[in-house]
Amino acid sequence: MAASPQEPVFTSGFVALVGRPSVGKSTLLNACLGERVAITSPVAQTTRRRLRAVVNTPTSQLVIVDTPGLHKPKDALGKELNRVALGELADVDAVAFLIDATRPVGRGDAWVAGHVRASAAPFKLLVITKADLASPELVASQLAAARTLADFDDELVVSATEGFNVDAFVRLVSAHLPEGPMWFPDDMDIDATPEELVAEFVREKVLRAMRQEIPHSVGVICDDIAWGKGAHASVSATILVERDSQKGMVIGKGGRMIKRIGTEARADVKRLLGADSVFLDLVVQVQPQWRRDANEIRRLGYRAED
Ligand SMILES: Nc1nc2c(ncn2[C@@H]2O[C@H](COP(=O)(O)OP(=O)(O)O)[C@@H](O)[C@H]2O)c(=O)[nH]1
Ligand SMILES: [Mg+2]
Repeated sequence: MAASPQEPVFTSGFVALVGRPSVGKSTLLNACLGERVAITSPVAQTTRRRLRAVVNTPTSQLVIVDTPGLHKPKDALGKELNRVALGELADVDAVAFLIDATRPVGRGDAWVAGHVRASAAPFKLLVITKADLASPELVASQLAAARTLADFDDELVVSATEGFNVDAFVRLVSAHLPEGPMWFPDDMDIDATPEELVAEFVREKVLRAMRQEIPHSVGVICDDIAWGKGAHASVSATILVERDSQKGMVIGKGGRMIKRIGTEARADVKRLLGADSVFLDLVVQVQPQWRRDANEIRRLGYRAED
């Protein structure tokens, strides 16, 4: 039955966030959801798993799909991350192509845009991110450069950290989703397990604490979450690195670095698990060249679905 003009149509569907590493995909997802569920950092390869977040409005249910940044792969892990991101492009109702306002539009963006052009998604949106860091003139020139990369249906300038045009993003995409039911219960927000969330947030703290030194070599597995009395969670996780020297760096002088990582991670783990208190046990383990090993990549969960 067709909806009468008085009744707003309910729309639902999936939008994939794609773009080069570090353009702000995960930060935009968090801003849309109003909660930090996707990890973010200034280094590439921060996002290694697809993450879906469900955003409900009175007239729509939008599933936002965060993807790893598309880049020239250097190893098996890099190839797999591209596969994760490209796999998501195949099957969504909308694609949001993100361009960083502060970085010149370049070959990397053009390469990603090729995949956006090839996507069959009926709605393609150009999004200029980090508007808070760029002058209006720079934003305008970025828009002009990015427009030539694909045939976009619309465009939007946002700042996820300032909350600028985040609601507008949700509204605009929702308006272009197909009419449809709520696919997910309205109290569901993300499709990650508690163990996956813990592992990712521990890795985020390592990335943020160590910056340039070792980011790509770090993998994290959450081994166990055990609940005790009074909503106390006892959590253990293993931080994988590729070399002894990296293990030394993650542990730090007198264990100072691992202590800092643990303290910062515990706050997020507590929030994410909804625990009253958390005991977090972190172990650092050397696993040479795990990034070249398909089995290790699978064990760590950084892998596209078949
Ligand atoms: N100032 C500012 N920084 C941002 C904004 N969006 C993202 N960032 C920063 O850019 C870096 C990369 O963001 P992230 O979301 O991890 O990028 P992704 O790799 O595309 O997922 C992080 O340090 C973010 O804090 C924004 O709107 N304004
Ligand atoms: Mg990301």
